[in-house]
Amino acid sequence: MTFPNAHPIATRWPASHPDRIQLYSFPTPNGVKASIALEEMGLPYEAHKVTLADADVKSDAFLALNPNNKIPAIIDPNGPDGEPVAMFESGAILIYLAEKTGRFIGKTATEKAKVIQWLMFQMGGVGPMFGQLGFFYKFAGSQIEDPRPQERYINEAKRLLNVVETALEGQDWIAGDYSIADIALGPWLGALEFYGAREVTGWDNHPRTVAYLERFLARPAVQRGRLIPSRD
Ligand SMILES: N[C@@H](CCC(=O)N[C@@H](CS)C(=O)NCC(=O)O)C(=O)O
Repeated sequence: MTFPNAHPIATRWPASHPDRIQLYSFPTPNGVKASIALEEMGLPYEAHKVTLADADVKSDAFLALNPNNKIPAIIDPNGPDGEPVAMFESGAILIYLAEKTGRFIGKTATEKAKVIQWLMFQMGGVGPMFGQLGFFYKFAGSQIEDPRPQERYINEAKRLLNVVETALEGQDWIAGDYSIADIALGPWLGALEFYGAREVTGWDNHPRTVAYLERFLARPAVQRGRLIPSRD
C-alpha cells in the first residue's frame, strides 16, 4: 500500500484518491483556511471530516498525523522532493501550498516578507485572541463571574481590529495583493459574528475592515472553501 493510505490516518479516514492532496479538517476558522487555499489554488484534493470531538481529533489515527490534536492537517502525496509530505498548523500549510503553486505569497522577496508578516499577525494574534474571546464571551467561559477575562479579550479584539483597519488604508488586501495572509485573516474576522461579538468589539466602527470581509466573502473560492468539509 502506498502513502497516504499507508499512513495510520487512513485506518479511520481512507483516501479514495490517494494521488490527490488529503485534507483532514472541519469548517472552523482555522480549518477553512486550508480548504479556501486549496480552492483558490485549484489543487486537486480530497477532504475528510475530522470533527472537534475527542473521538476524532484525539483518536490515535489523527494523533499520528497531528500530535497537537487540532485540525487542519494535510498529506501531499507529491511533496517537493518527490516524497509525500504530512503537515499540520494552518499557517505552515498555507505557506507550503503557496510555495508549491507559486501563488498568493507575493512575487518579490519584499512582498513575500509582508505576506508572511501579516500571516504571522493572524496566527499569533487575531486567531488566539479572537478564539479566547469566543470562549469567554459566547461559550463555557461566559459563565465566569469575574469580568476580567471577558474584558481582556474584548479589549484585545478591539485593539487588533484597529490594527487591521489602519493597515487597510489605501489597499484592498492586508499585505497588498490578495494572499494567504487574507486567507488566514478573513475567516477569523467572520468569527466575530458567530460569537455574537460584533457590537461589543465595535465592528461597525471599522468601515474598511467591514468592506474587506465582504470583499473576501464574495470570492467564489472562499464561498466554496468555507463549506468544506461539509458538517453533514
Ligand atoms: N494553531 C493551530 C490551531 C488549530 C485549532 O485551534 N484547531 C481547532 C479548531 S479551530 C481544533 O482542532 N480544536 C480541537 C481541540 O483543540 O481539541 C492552527 O492554526 O492550525
